[in-house]
Amino acid sequence: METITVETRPIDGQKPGTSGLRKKTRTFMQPHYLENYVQSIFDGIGGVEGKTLVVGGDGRYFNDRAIQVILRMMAANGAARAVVGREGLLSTPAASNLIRERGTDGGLILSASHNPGGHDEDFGLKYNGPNGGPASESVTDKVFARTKEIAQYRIVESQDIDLATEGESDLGGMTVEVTDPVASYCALMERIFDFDAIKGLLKSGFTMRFDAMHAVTGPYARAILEDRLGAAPGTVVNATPSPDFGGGHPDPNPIWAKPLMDEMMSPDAPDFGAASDGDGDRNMIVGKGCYVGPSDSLAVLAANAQLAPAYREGLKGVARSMPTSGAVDRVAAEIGIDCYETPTGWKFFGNLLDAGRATLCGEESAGTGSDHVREKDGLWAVLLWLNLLAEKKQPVAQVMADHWARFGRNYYSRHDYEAVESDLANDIIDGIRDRLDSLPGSKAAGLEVTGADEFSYTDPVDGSTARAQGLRIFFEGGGRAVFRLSGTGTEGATIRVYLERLELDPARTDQDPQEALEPVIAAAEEISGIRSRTGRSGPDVVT
Ligand code: VG1
Ligand code: CO
Repeated sequence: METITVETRPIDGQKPGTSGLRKKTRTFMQPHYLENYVQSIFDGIGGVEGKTLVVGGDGRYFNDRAIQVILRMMAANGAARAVVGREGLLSTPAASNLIRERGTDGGLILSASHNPGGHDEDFGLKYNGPNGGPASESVTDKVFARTKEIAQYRIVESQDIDLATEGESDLGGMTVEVTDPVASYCALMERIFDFDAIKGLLKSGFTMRFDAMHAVTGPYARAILEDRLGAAPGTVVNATPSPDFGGGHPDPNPIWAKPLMDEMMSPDAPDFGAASDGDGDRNMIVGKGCYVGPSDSLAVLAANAQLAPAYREGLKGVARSMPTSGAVDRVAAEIGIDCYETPTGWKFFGNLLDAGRATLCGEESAGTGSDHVREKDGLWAVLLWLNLLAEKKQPVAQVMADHWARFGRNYYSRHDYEAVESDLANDIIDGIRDRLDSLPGSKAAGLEVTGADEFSYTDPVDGSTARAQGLRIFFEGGGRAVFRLSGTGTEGATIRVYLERLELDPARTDQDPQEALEPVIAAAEEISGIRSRTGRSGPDVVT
């Protein structure tokens, strides 16, 4: 088999964002685009000679072809082994688990997560390190630096490898091992949770729906919920991964998972509903008539994790991304554990998890996870909810009401303004940044500003610092507005406005979040001028 060295030139814009490189699929399909980036990853991590990498993706359009290219390039660069999910499929948490369980040198995950898939939609690729987590900024900086100086890449000439059949084969001296994508992940879940208790719950007449959104969790959810836990056949819907996710956005929130929301709000709703995203690391939780926001879900899981076997001994600490609400902070304070505030993106939790400082982590964007892997994990969150419901024997709405009565309620919402012209979006953010020093003491829409800053984070484990991670405005009475630009979009800029207000009066914890947040929403608009400057009447997506 011949190894070819291909001359190439740097391609602009191959800068990894919040979670790897995400671009339009057709951009990834341009000549040399994927190859340049893959070689830059290999060079950035010091080569792959003699190494073993896990390779898999969420099954979106181009997943299968990109994997064949990656395998050929691994072989040409002297890798010893590739562990590939059958049909090229691996959910992000399952890939993280495989990297850890097999002790590999890391892995390559092909996904643009919750972004739609297809020739005209999005594709993505990221490298995870030997701990199973997304590469740290020091690594992605090296990869990006390589993309700017790359002159050649190596690839072997060969036929496609058969990825449909489990087993080992040889590719230019490298072993390709095709493995069941689901089995070891299922086994991990069985070690963490009390499957008998959940089986009992499902036998007792408790009903549920899981919407896999035509994405990668379908096979995992079927195997775990229906086959092992005994949920009724048909509990998992949209369970077959499709290259374009059935034409939808595989984003588990009330907007993109509207059919599930409608079902859960109807008179004959099941007791519990859940959904996951394209690559299986996000989760949406909804009870009968009761949507649970991700920040609240993290807080409830932190308060009740001990009900599941793996967390019986208690949590070492918790961590949340900065824009996530302070609901989990209130739980941590009460049970007396540390709570860390990190920048957006799971890579920032890695050191805290590795060092045993945090057991549970979460983000407002429907990401929750623990130290069982180094990625957020959608199905894990669903199973932890089921485990706690099996123990508490209460409806979700009751769990939430009790939680808010005990801890107060952090009303929360995120408003997204999508595909804003990049210069304008930057200008809006710069305009707020310029006024950070003068805002405290002033009033916005009648609310007093008590503090304002730009979030920067120093990792308590390795001392590395990440700057410019979002603008924070604090208001009297525990309110907060955060502004930042998305690092996962592929078209123009997305401005995210995160809104929060603390309510401690037990008689006032059942309001509609948009109404409860009205004063903070008005103040955020007065300070930022987003609506007036973009000429939009409101956000594109409200979660
Ligand atoms: C978004 C979310 C962030 C999440 C990231 C990756 O990033 O806000 O919380 O970690 O997506 O999630 P951004 O930069 O667009 O705000 V996933 O499930 O898309 O890998
Ligand atoms: Co995802």
